Amino acid sequence: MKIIDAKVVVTSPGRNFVTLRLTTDEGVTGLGDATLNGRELAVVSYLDDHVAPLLLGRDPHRIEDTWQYLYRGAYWRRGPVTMAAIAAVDTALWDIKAKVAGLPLYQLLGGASRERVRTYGHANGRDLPELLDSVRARLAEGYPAVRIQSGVPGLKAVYGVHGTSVDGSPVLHQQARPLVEDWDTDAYLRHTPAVFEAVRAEFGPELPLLHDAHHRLTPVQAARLAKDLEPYRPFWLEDCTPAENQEGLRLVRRHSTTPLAIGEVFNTLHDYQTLITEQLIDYVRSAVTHFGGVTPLRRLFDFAAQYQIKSAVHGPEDISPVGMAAAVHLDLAIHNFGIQEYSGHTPLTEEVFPHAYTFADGHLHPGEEPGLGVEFDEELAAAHPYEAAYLPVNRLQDGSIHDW
Ligand code: CS2
Ligand code: MG
Repeated sequence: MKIIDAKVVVTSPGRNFVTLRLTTDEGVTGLGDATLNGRELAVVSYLDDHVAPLLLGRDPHRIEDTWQYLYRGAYWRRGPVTMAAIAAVDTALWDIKAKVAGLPLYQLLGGASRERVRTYGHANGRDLPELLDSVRARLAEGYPAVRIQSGVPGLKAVYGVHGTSVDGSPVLHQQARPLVEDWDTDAYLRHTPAVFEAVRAEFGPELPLLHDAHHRLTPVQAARLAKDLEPYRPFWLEDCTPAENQEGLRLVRRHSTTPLAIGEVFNTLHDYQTLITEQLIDYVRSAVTHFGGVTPLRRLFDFAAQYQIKSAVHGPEDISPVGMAAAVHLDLAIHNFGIQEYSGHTPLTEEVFPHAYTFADGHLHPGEEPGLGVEFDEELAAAHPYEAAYLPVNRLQDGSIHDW
């Protein structure tokens, strides 16, 4: 079998998605997600100009060899653009292999280790009453765990909290220039324990509560927050520091038993080396889409498992249903699954990418269709072309840029 076509499509059914479709001479097709939020067209060019020409004529069954060819062969390794492009190829090849086998992808990954995949949803509020309403809404939708993010008194706009859509999910897209948000770490550190206290008081001790600090704290600030949150038993504290400084997590760990989750911006296993081998985190957060595909993510999970670290695949709205399907197949198959982030997609996105995976009672299942179980309606996609869109930037009160 040979690859005869590699087509990259960028569409915006509510937000931008980059999709790769590989076609073989036997008519089998495979899909991959290459969406890099706010930098989509860089990946389109990487795929169109530098990857697609190399794929024509290759045997789609040689997934490992193709991955190594694209990763090692480029000489310029790693980085989000490169790894999103390789991820799309790897995912599309797994889709093809599983379709040829007539099996859902999870069967090729070892078969199901569980019946279904536990998720968490997002609750956001500009103030506490709004946040409590948002938690109530997520629980009514069946979510068994909830991430809580709140506005901070004195700050005008906090990421993911202000500008929330009707269902409570953040509106991050459709900004032709990055929106400017403000930040004050001391105010945030004072307020966040009170947020947990209010949510615990309302919903009791059992509900798993997560919180995302979006890389904004120094190690000593992160240590203080992790310690202050301990009485409320968070399920995890996410991205508490910019983890390029992996050693910084030693300080956080030394001061607190609050579980830590990191990795949504990482793109190779090397980014995790110290964090995993020194057991400085509890959950790895990478997505298939940004980590080079199903092949390396499976390796990351197996490596993490040796240190009792679990998976928690990144699953915001900017992972397309193709990337989400790949995640859910992995989640069902691996032993050290932890939890899956799931925000769902707009109804139009669901129409562009009809899929076999299902969400019911707060749990996902990949379905039994051969391959990933996702279709791509290219005609509908073409009716919703790319729109320039950026994530917000973050400034301190003196006007200087802060960590995102
Ligand atoms: C967030 C994301 O889901 C998360 O945990 O950190 O919403 C993230 O901000 C976006 O994926 C950025 O594109
Ligand atoms: Mg996050």
